[in-house]
Amino acid sequence: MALREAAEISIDNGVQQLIGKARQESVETAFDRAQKMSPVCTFGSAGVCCRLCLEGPCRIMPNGREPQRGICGAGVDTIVARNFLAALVSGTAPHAEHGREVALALLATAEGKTPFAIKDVDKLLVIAGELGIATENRETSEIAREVALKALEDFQKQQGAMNWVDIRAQGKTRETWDKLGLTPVNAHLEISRAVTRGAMGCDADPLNLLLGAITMGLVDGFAGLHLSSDLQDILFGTPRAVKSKYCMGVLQPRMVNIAVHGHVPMLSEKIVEWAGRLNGEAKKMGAEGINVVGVCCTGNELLMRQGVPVASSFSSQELVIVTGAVEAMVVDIQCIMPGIQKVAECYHTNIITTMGDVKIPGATHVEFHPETADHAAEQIVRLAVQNFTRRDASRVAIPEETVEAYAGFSVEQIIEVLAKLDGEQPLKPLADAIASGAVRGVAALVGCTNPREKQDFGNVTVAKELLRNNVLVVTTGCAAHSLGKHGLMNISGLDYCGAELRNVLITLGKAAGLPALPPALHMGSCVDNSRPANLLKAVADYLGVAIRQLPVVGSCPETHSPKAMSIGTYFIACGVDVHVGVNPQIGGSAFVTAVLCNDRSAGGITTDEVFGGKLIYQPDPLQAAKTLLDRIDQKRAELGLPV
Ligand code: CUV
Ligand code: SF4
Repeated sequence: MALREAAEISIDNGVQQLIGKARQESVETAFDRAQKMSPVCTFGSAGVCCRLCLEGPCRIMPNGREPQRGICGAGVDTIVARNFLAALVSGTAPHAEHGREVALALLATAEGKTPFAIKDVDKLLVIAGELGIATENRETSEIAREVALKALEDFQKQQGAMNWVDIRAQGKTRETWDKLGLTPVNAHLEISRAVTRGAMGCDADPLNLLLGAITMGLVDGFAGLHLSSDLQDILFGTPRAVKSKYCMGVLQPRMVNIAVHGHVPMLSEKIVEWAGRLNGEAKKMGAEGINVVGVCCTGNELLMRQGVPVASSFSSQELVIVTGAVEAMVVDIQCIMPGIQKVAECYHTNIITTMGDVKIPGATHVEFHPETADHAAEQIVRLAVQNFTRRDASRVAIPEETVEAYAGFSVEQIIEVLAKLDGEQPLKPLADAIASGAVRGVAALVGCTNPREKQDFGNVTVAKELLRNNVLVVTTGCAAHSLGKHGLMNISGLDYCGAELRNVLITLGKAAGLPALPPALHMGSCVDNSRPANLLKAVADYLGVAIRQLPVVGSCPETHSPKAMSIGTYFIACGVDVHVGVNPQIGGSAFVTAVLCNDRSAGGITTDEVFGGKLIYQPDPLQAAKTLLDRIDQKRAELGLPV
């Protein structure tokens, strides 16, 4: 089988070079494995295969051919809806675990049991106030403890709604969820319910299953995204504008390179700290120091708060190791390809796993707990430093290119910039720009990269097309890596913007003391999709409308992860259309497709009708951008704004 040309695999030059190096050195990566996996199974692609019980596996034939029912009698709509719900459970649970881990870390920190401190006391006080916790004349630690306990209630309470729904949902938007009984009570209860209703012999009503999927989306939104971002900001600080760099070229040829990969910032923050402390040790080993680089979402977290440079998004994670210059890749949870260990065995790289629930055979395991964070981080950084002597200089090849990028655009940072224009009503300049059409709408470019897809192509193409049409772009996750690598997070990227949007970005940038704001505003990791959600809520509240009325859209051109589907479902439930560029595996059921993608010809109910948002599946990025622009214009027209 002829392998895909490097140019077909990624539009990132550095990645292309490393594909060549990997192949030359007979190292297999996900990009080549993806090709071996083709053609894909048509049953799985359509979502019509069921292996929920030992009567099966069962699969439904296309075009009405037999069999049309599983052995238990489940029809295709039930099977596809159940599989969709199962995907959302596997997307939501890891995000909820993320939130719970951070809540436990905050509790332990408040009780003085960890080496972490509370960095953003102001934010702690704001959130405590929102939760109804008294703050006057009280110790910070006491308040933090109560905030952490309130967060943990969102995994325990048996009645009412999650606390984070109460403090973060828009009233007008939440009404619909309450009316339909979809508002989550606690994350664990809802995840357990969803697993149960999707089990063999339980819920067989496809519409009811899809409503269950909406609740999973809400659990992801509130327990995964909002709760995680809020508590992480309290512990590690709320991001502010920072300048940093993207691309494989951020690896340093003469330094000890540590790549941190995964999701939870507890570990990575400590690695950065200890890399600084042990710099001298690295020099003793003949290196120029220690260089920490980010991969995937933990890379986003470190970039946002510390300005740590970013080496790679999801799909090219193995290629970071192929540079031959990485002493250690330290991972915590989520989006870690098991394949990194096999690749590491071809070089001197030490893969270090850190969580009891996420191990890889052959990797070194250094258990990390917030309580013993210093000990673990020191041990990990020392392992990396010692490994420097094993580096084989003849196998080192780091692609040179790096791209400058501004990141750190928390809502707080954006409001601070806007307040320079209107101190009384900071949202007014943004709302006015939207109303006049200078900003035609807002799009969140989110999600992953996927080894089956041409890396960065979909993310960058959708973003450029929207920018050209004066849509303000905010971004998170690995999509942000794509935009950063291709210049959309620095000032030169303004060239891609329509004239009106460019003027707005220049005006805002000048207010912030910069030549301009970058065209794509980096708001953080995947759990930080809470930030665009908060921005939408703020704008909608300012205008006195529901979020579903705003001319805003989400786009996830290159996703691979069920987590992205859960996040997308949260936004659909809020009333925002979400585009995916990769097959969401629901095509086998006309009913499920109609409900989620708003096909009203069948006469049934759709998410668009009920919530104001729908799923758009469109592999072609230019076509997708056009569809998104049409939707923005439609919502503008409905609001009475010029189109
Ligand atoms: Ni959570 S979920 S590949 S790291 S964005 Fe990156 Fe982001 Fe997708 Fe994973
Ligand atoms: Fe087959 Fe029904 Fe069992 Fe699924 S649940 S494997 S459709 S018998």
